Amino acid sequence: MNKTAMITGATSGFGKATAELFAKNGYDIVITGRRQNRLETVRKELEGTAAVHAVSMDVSDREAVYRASEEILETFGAMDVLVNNAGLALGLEPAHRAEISDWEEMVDTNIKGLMYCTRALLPAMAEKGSGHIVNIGSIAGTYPYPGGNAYGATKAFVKQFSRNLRADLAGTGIKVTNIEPGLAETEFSIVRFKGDRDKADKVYENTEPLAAEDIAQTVFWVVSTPSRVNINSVEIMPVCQAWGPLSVTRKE
Ligand code: NDP
Ligand code: 8X3
Repeated sequence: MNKTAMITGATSGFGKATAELFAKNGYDIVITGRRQNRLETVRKELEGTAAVHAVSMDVSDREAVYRASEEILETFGAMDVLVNNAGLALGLEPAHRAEISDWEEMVDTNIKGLMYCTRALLPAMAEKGSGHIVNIGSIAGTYPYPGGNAYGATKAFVKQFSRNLRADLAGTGIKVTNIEPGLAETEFSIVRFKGDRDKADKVYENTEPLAAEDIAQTVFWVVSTPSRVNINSVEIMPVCQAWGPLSVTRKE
């Protein structure tokens, strides 16, 4: 029987690349996302390679997540892998000018959505005595930057939630990993700047950012380690990215 993986946010970026890699490597996969057309395109693209189950849902809708999870568990049984990838950044304004609704949406998606998917699928993994939860955090959960305000804070949640899951799940056979990428070119910046492609393109101008495939490879590597090994976290930056000096405000 094939192993199974559920990948949230598989309509683009890291999630899509991860779904493609897992399908190519013999996993049956569950892909999710809100954009039904995109989801259907990905499903069709992968269906020759693997059994693909597509679920159109908003991860921040608890009822929808629980309903879908029940159906998934009935069809496939406990997932071998859950990749909590669905997430977004909205805006890059300083805190005093940021939209509160953007903050709410990031919290609802990056924090609550990740919790709902985890909580819905975890009991079956615990009962089976195996499984792997791979959370997609960010370097923004560790290093602050101007305009990172609520986004970075949601990813700090993902980091600590991942560690606390490890603590809770010791002895259950379930692995937990937090993957923390830096600058990567996906639809991330188009979403952050609400469709402004020029602004999004500027983020990557004259750089060689990470590609979605780099993160997919990392996800696949962490789940392919021997059963005795748990990779707790992986921080990945492109070579062109590094830390800068702390800012100092000088008097006029
Ligand atoms: P993309 O915008 O390309 O992909 C985001 C995915 O998340 C899409 O499939 C989108 O699907 C899905 N998604 C967003 N909100 C929801 C929601 N409420 N419910 C269900 N699905 C949702 O960006 P990335 O691939 O870059 O982002 C993937 C993850 O990686 C995110 O958690 C992001 O924070 C993180 N990350 C990204 C980095 C980067 O520089 N690109 C660096 C570090 C971390 P749909 O719109 O169809 O719902
Ligand atoms: C995305 C990376 O540094 O743009 O999580 O916030 S960053």
